[in-house]
Amino acid sequence: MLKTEVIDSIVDELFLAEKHGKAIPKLVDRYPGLNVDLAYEVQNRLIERKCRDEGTKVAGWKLGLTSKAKQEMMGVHEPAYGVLLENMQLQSDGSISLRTLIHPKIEPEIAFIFKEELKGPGVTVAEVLQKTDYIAPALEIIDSRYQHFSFTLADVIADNSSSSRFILGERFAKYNREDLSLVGMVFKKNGAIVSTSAGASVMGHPARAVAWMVNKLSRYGQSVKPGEVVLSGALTGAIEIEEGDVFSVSLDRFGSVEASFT
Ligand code: OOG
Repeated sequence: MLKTEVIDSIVDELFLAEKHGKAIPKLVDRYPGLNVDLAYEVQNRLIERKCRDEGTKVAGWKLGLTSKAKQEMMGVHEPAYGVLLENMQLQSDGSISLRTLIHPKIEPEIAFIFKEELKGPGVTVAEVLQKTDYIAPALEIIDSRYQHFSFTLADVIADNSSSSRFILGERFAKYNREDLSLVGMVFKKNGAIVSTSAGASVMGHPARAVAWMVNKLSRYGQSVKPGEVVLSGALTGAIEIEEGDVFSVSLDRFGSVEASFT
């Protein structure tokens, strides 16, 4: 098959898997030529299709597999990124239905909101911090479109890095040069602590993950625009969500956010 035909047919499979809530076998076994570069091309096309068919637009970006906990959990040892769309954002004040999702999991993250464009190559941690406007706690719901949540790096990238939904803390705190590597995090399920961590669990410093992503985005002429949100990637392992669960993440000095599921 020609490259464009391969991309089209993978985009179709992933789009329909999400739409119908039905997992598919991972791709690399069926498309041995699927490498990381081709996978990002699939991701770009999948996002174009979602924007067109769902009438939504880009709200920001997410990192994935940026902490050791997540890399070990998934057996994938390099980070990846994906796109957040406006229709993926949920509010924390209602109950979230799991009905259309395949096998959702939840993760605690640090959200960045920027006041100026971040455009690579050559973006440094210092530049990321200088352009950071606000920091907020975030819960990300991931939902791999692959059977058994099993994938290689190229598979997960094609699947928009398992993006599904995200919830941001209601109050964004102005970023005031706090050391984000030292920000403590407490993650709770139904009132009990499931894990604790700190910003440093994300590549030593969460802004390093953002810089890494921005420099990768420059290969496609893409950048992080003012007002867009970027999720750092999970600070700990992901937890399966069941009906009736309530999760919360609290970040030292930056507030909390909660999500309840039905
Ligand atoms: C890939 C996405 C992981 C994170 O924050 O580490 C991710 C996955 O585990 O399905 O979003």
